[in-house]
Amino acid sequence: MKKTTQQNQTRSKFYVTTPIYYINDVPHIGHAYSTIAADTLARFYRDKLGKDNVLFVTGTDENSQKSVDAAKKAEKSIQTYTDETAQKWQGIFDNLGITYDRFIRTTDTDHIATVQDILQKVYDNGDIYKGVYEGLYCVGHEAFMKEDDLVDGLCPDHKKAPEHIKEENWFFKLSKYQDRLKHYILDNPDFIQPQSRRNEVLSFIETKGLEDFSISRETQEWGIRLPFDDSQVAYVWFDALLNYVTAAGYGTDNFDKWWPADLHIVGKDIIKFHCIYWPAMLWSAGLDLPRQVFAHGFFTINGEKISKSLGNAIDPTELVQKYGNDALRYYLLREITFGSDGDFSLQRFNDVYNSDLANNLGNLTSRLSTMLIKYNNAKYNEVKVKPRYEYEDDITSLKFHTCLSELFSWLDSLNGAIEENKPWELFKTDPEKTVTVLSAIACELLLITKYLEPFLPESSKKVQAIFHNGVITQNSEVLFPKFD
Ligand code: ME8
Repeated sequence: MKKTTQQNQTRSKFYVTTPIYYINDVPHIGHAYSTIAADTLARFYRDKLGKDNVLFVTGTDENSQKSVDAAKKAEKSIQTYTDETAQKWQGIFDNLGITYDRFIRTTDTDHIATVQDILQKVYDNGDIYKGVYEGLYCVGHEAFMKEDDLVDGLCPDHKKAPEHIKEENWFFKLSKYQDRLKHYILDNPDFIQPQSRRNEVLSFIETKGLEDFSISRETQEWGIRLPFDDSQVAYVWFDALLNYVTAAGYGTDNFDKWWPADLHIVGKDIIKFHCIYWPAMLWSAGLDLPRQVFAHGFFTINGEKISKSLGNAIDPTELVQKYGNDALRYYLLREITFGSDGDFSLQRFNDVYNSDLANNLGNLTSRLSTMLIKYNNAKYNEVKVKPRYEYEDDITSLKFHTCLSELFSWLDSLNGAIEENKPWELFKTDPEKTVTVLSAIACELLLITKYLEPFLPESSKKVQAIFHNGVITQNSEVLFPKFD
């Protein structure tokens, strides 16, 4: 198999980000998806490169019109509203076991300083000019829209008519970067992944072309003031994208260690901002581009788009209260190829949980430990195991689905080996062989849990605590209780 450049790169550090989320919504499984994927990679790279060489950032995008509208609706001051909701998001991610190194808020002081500094640089570079924006603005997307983006006069995603606005704004010369961007994407095949998204961006550049966009709002009070015109605030996307630079320590000695980011994980809904606006902004500010933007697909729920109005959003917290964090991580990363769209169904979640986690991993752990307790005084021989599958190439190229399906078929084969060898019969005639067979399976199981750690951190640790240094620790806790 041909290796991608990304896999061939020898990394000394790994900086991964998720989108920063709008706080007018509560986190649902879509937000959990991007964040769990980034968390999995952060855990993998911490083990490989050392904890000090990994930076994993997630957070909240607060300086938007959505926040203003939501605060008004909640009858709270905008400051109180953003403080409370950002704290709620952070708490939810903590409960999901997300090991972010920084939870960034766009209201953080260092971020405000970054945005103002970069705006000034871009302005000094001659890439910002004053103009009049007259047109449509969709608050749902926090984006300017064109008539031909609409369906029956409505934003196709938010089913609302965009606002018509006319403002004197500051514009960014995006058009200036069109050719450079196109060539960059052509010359760097890994920059945008998966391939289908890369093609989508290239075709956007070729067919629609890049137009300058407004980077400020005149009529909005809440936001970061422009350093060269304090009557206006920065457009929320110009501000939000820069969180990646702030969190890397922009303006401090740490910045050179972390920037450029190795990977931005985003959903396919926001590729235009990350693959078109963002590179041009960075070039204008004299900064390097991230090594990769990976846009994953979208979940539907029982075939329907996740939407507030349908009220079908699944709360990840409720799910993990019943099934545990590892179950959610497993389902999200195993069920759907990272990069493709997929469907989420509670029935399927329960089925996958029972068959793979309870019956396969859970059952193997419990029957193996019980037999070793019974047939060998709670001991096993520590033997060297040859991996049946090496997962590094797959995990570093975000093939989470492949990693999990390979590791779980390996587990399957260990269950199969128990069935074949029938230790309960073998013990009567050949106790020594019984111990040899069971020990080999235990050591393979341990190696698999090492590989599973970034995906299933809690249960891997539990298995490793049961089988430790040749001794079995009896544990009455069932790893994955079955549910009907
Ligand atoms: O766009 N399936 O924030 P946002 C999969 N603040 N992933 C989903 C999803 C679904 N159904 N729904 C949401 C913003 N997501 C901006 C980002 S970044 C500088 C600023 C995930 O709260 C997915 O990652 O609307 C998507 O890109 C993101 O949530 C959008 O979150």
